[in-house]
Formats: sequence, C-alpha cells, structure tokens
Amino acid sequence: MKEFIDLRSDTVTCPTPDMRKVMAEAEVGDDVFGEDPTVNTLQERVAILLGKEAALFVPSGTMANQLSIKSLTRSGDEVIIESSSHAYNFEGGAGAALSGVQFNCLKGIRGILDASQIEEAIRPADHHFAVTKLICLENTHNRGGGSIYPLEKMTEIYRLAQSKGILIHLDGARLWNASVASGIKPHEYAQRADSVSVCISKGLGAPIGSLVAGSKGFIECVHRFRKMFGGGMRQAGIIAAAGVYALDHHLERLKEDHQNAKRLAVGLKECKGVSIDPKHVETNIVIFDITETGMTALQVAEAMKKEGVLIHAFGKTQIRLVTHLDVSSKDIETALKTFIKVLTRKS
Ligand code: TLP
Repeated sequence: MKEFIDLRSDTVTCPTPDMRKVMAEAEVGDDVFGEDPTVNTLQERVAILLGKEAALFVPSGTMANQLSIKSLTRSGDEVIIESSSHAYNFEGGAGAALSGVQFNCLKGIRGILDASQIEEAIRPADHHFAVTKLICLENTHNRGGGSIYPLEKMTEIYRLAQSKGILIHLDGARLWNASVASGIKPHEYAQRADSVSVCISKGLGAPIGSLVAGSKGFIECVHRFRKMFGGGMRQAGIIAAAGVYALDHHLERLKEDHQNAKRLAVGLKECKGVSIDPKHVETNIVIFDITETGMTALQVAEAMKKEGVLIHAFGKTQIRLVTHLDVSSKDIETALKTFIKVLTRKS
C-alpha cells in the first residue's frame, strides 16, 4: 500500500503500538451498567481536567455536541452560534432534527464572536420571538483556521449569558490544542461554559471517542439522551484506555503539531499565488486560499494525491491542512516541496 502523508485531518491518526497495548490489556465491564472501570477512570480524569462535576464518554464529537444541545434546550428554542461552526454546518442538521432548535448564526472573525454582537442577537422577552436559550462557542475554531478563543472574550460572553439566564456550550473538540498553545488550562476555558465537549480522537490520537462535561444534573440528562440516541456502549474500556493513555502521553506533544503547522504556513507563504498569513496559524490547522494560482482546490488536491500527499479541499479555492501525531517535521518539508512542485507547474 502506498504511504501517504495525510494532512486532511487530525482524525486520521492510528493508535501507536503502546496505545494498542494498553487497549488490549484494559480492564473492562459493562458501561451501560456503569461498571467499566477504565471508562470511569477516563470520565473522572476529564471531569477534573475541565473542573466540572462529571463527564460522560460518548462515541463522537458530533454526539457530544448534540447531546449537549438536546439537554440544554427545548424544541423551538433559539441557539446563537457562529456561522461557520461545526455544530451548525457539519453535523447533518442534527440541531434541528434531534432538538428542534433554530440557529441564529453570527459571523465571527476567524470564528470568534464578540459579546456585543451576541448581546444584539439575544431575543427580547416577547411571545413573538423564539427564546434565546443557548450560545455555542468553538475553541479552537475549525473553520476559523484553528483559532483560539481569547479567554477575556469568553469571560465577557459568559458574564453576558449569565446576566440574561442563557447557557453556554463549548465545542472543545480541540480544546487541548487551545490550552497547550495558549498556556491557559482547560478548566479555565471550561469555567466559562455550562457544558463542554472534548475529543480524544483528534489531536490526542485515540481512535474513537469524545466526552461531555458539566454539572452532575446536566450529565444525568446527557446520560439519558445518550441511551435514547443509541450511544450507550458496553465494554467501552477498550477504547477509553486509549484516551487515558493519550492524556498521559500525547497532550504536551501537541506543541510539535503547532510548530509543524506554523512551518507549513511560512513555507506556503513563499508559493506564488498562495494567500496566507502565518500569524493566523495558532494551533494545528492551516487554511489558505489559492485563487491566484488559477487552479481549483480540487485540482490541487488531486495533483498532491498523485505525489503522495493528501489534503482537504475546502470549497472552490480554499485548502485545509491539519498537522497531527502521524506527520513528522520531515513529512512537512516533503509536503512543502510537493506544494511548490504542484502549484508552480504549468497547467
Ligand atoms: N471535525 C472533522 C470533520 O467533521 C470536518 C475534521 O476533520 O475537522 N467539533 C469540531 C470543532 C470538529 O472539528 C469536529 C470534527 C467535530 C466537532 C465532530 O467530531 P466527530 O467527527 O467525532 O463527530
């Protein structure tokens, strides 16, 4: 099989030999009965890291977000969300289908919203309007190019929400990246939200799984809906073990992914026709525009694939690259050389 350098997403990582070993040897039980010790350990670890009363292990980031929305809203409520966010764009319309909520989408700067913008969007208490019940934030912001929510912005939004009786859900699929890059602890971000979802299957390199964290009462509600949505798993310790291992071994190394992403951005800036500002690359995601090359993103993706590098075409002229555990700094240099070759080739 051809070995690709896969920059499509940090979800593509395969468990390392040591991770597989702890998975194979994990102590397990029936988690629907709450009897899987490894799942319980992972849930306790994540609850502590996020400074929340409890956490629950779920199969995916999508389920984590949607269980949170379901638990915090009633059908007909309005949810304020950034217009390019994952929970709104890439979760199959689940908010409408499963929770019956309507979204009020606000345009952020690289995915980041301002408290004043949100304040204006909150519906007045009038029976003509939907009830603004929830605000969803995403940190880091995927479509925003892995941008980190500044803590002070989150503080202002949280204060505003509290003063209006509105709840906050934080999609923290890559909160680990935000924390390692900013030096701000995960619990400091999580303190500014009522519910938090985090993934172990992205930068941390575990094969499956996400967690939802919040108050005990909230997690009881999430637990009930997890059953309803078919997300109750049995001897899930096999996969939770990978999460425990990843928290111990793969958290601090996210720095390397961030350095690799920065290197990609700096190198790409030198390519003719590429539009990118390396200072916007804060974590492990690099998004850039290639309009001026005269090629489409799909053409570039196809040409790169032929040369052994997989990338993600984001719309007609945008490309997304994500660095992770399975790409080395040497791979980054190879990918850059390949970009130069492909982008400067006469069509
Ligand atoms: N993002 C994936 C794809 O779905 C696009 C990726 O490759 O980036 N929140 C955020 C911010 C995410 O980026 C993702 C996945 C999710 C939630 C959903 O997680 P999963 O894929 O586990 O359902």
